[in-house]
Amino acid sequence: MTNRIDPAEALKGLPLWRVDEGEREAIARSLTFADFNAAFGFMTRVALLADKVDHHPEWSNVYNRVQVLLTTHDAGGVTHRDIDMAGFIDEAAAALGGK
Ligand code: H2B
Repeated sequence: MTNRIDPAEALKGLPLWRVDEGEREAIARSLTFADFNAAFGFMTRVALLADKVDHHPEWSNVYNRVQVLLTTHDAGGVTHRDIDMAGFIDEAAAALGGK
């Protein structure tokens, strides 16, 4: 079992993320891209890594916007797996012009 990390603590190196307001411990980021093509390209990059490392984001997409929530279901909270995924998401977003 992976150890949980306090969500506020987890955000110290992730300035673009926030603690999610929902009932579960989670971190979240909202992203905007130039258009659907860029947003879906971003999601594709993240999806491929997520499946490889068996750690999947909860997310939704409306045209050029993507909302991402990260939490580790097995641990019932935020773990280093979410922090690693958030770092990759930030890199993929930057590469595709997401803000
Ligand atoms: N994704 C996330 N975010 N949290 C998990 O605990 C998780 C996952 N567990 N993807 C994986 C899949 C697990 O269900 C499979 C069986 O390994």
